[in-house]
Amino acid sequence: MRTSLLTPMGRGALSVVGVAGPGAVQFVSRLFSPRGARTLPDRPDGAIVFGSWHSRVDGPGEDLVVVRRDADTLEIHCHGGLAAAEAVMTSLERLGVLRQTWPAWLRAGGMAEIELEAREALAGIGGPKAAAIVARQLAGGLQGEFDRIEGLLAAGDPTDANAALDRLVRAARVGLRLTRPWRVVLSGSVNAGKSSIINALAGYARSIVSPEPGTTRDLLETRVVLNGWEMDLVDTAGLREDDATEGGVTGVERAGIARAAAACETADLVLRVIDGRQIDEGHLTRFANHDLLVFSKVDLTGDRGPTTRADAIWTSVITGEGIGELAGEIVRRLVPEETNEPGLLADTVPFTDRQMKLVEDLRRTVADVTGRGPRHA
Ligand SMILES: Nc1nc2c(ncn2[C@@H]2O[C@H](COP(=O)(O)OP(=O)(O)OP(=O)(O)O)[C@@H](O)[C@H]2O)c(=O)[nH]1
Ligand SMILES: [Mg+2]
Repeated sequence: MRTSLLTPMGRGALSVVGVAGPGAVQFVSRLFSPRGARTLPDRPDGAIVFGSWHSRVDGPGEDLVVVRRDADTLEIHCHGGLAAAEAVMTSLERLGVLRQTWPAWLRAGGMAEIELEAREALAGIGGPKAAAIVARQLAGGLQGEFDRIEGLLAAGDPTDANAALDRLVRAARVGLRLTRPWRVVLSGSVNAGKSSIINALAGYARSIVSPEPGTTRDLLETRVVLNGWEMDLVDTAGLREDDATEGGVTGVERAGIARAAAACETADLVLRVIDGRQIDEGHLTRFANHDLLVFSKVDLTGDRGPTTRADAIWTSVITGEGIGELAGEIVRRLVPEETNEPGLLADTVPFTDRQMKLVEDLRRTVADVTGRGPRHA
């Protein structure tokens, strides 16, 4: 006999506890007395039964509803919050019932592995684009593709099978990142306007903005969804031109600057924010090509001047200029597949390491088939 909390942890109006195993209905009757004459085993499958739950034989009963799905499966619907469901599950455990996590519960119920992985992934996804990708695999997309590839191999067509596997590998770069938000770090000199840009992208005043150089001291993350993709924007302490001679840099600020550098190392994308009035070529050559250059405060720079990089984006948080464009460019850099190979992510996408092992296994089969030589030239 096994039990699991089927609703999410946390506050809510209702909690649902599942109980399953041979003779579950009979078993649960030891703790539950229905209102009315008929006992739970006397009720038909599908019955919704109101009654009292006795977590302790001598204790007071708790009003709740038991749904009899069939003789071996029940749902117990009790008050939301963790206390009521916890009391129900603890009383079941005391009688020897095994408590499971919800993925283990679904697996034990015979759910197919990809469907299970999709449900787990969906529970952790924040943006609509990632959710749509996983929902397609939940609906059978990925399993269908694995079946098709196996069919191609069985029919002696390794070339098409290989092309399909190549496509899955390309899609997996994004697929394996779906449950982890992208990390975008904003870096630049003190007062460059980093915090202002984060607030403009987030649409609210998350980071403190002030004319005082060195306002941001520690890393501050803001989770946003830009163009359908979830990401963390990481605000950092501004860099001083010459740290060694800068009298105003305290130990705290220095620690913040060290953290900023470390954050850039692990970022998916670094935005180098430069005050549009202070651009010089020396700065520009310092930044790697994969960094995104943002020239801020365009409302204050009459002329954009010749010292610009073609791929830089000019912004102003005062007029809003360039903010939408910046959001678009951030997403293009993080998910170039959307631009470079439209349709790739709209199709089947592997999203777990286990699925990628299946892809590798199929690749080995392709190599074996190819090694034996094609059946038709
Ligand atoms: N006119 C104008 N002023 C801006 C713009 N962006 C930022 N500022 C001003 O520039 C100053 C610094 O902005 P912040 O966003 O705090 O800059 P920061 O890069 O986070 O600075 P530190 O945290 O000190 O490193 C503030 O006074 C802002 O109001 C802009 O687009 N136009
Ligand atoms: Mg700041």
